[in-house]
Amino acid sequence: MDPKEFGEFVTAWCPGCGNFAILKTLKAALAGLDIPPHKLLMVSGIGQAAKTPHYLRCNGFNGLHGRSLPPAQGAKLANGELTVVAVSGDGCSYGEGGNHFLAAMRRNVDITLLAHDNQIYGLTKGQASPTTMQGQVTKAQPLGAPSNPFNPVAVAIAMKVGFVARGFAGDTELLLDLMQQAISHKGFSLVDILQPCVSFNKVNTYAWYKERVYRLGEDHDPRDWSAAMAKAMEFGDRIPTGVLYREEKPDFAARFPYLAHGPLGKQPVDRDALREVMETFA
Ligand SMILES: Cc1ncc(C[n+]2csc(CCOP(=O)(O)OP(=O)(O)O)c2C)c(N)n1
Ligand code: SF4
Ligand SMILES: [Mg+2]
Repeated sequence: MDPKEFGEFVTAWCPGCGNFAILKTLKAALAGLDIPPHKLLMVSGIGQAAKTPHYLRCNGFNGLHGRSLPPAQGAKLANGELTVVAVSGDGCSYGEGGNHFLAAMRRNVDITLLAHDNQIYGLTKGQASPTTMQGQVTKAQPLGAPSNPFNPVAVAIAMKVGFVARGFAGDTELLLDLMQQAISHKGFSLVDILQPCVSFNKVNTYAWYKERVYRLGEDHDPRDWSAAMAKAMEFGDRIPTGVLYREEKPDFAARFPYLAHGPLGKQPVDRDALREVMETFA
């Protein structure tokens, strides 16, 4: 399939933003998997990354800040024939959406979360996000961000999420592979994507990442939980990218008997039973 099937749109992103490479790679990944636009649902919250569904020709739902995961999971359960990808920033996914992130990891609905992690609130012009490094000075934190940064991949591995990866917008060859593996994985999958925000994060620049980011080698076994956790904790002078952890396990639908009869949206409605339930509220 041609990535052009997903359209070409004028974006509101700043020239040089890492989001461009991620969007282009996502189109190539989807085309490579032969997922037609009408079988794809992109769901987002609010932020620069969350504008991604606006720039793709497919089904889209742009919800509230921090709330990409609940509608994404609901849509997948209602129509399991859709490929559902939630896409949002580090603030949206791990800050205000933090509890939804935890719930999605526990539920294991078959969706993918692509978190564009620029370690800053881009859309609102540069306040510290949950992944901003401790001590980093921003306009809103002139004395330096006071809190210990959130480590999304370590938390996901602690929760034994079936597919946990870290990518980098500056290594699109690897990113394409990670996106395809994540989307193909049965169950909840996370790709945390390091994405320079050239306008509001002057610390974690392309050069800063390029100096530190490296690809995990053949010697890393993503099925080894302890090794994955050790790699997830590595974020400083060296930052590993690739598949950190993977484990096959039954997804939510396999544990939910009603879904054995097909997608909820396609099952017949028993109107008498429904009326009976509604009458209990009268
Ligand atoms: C309920 C709610 N809370 C807060 C905001 C303000 N807000 C919009 S985007 C954003 C942060 C965006 O940062 P991030 O999710 O990292 O995305 P980025 O813009 O960096 O891609 C915030 C705090 C909002 N719009 N709605
Ligand atoms: S503010 Fe940052 S994240 Fe937003 S479009 Fe500009 S460079 Fe990208
Ligand atoms: Mg951000």
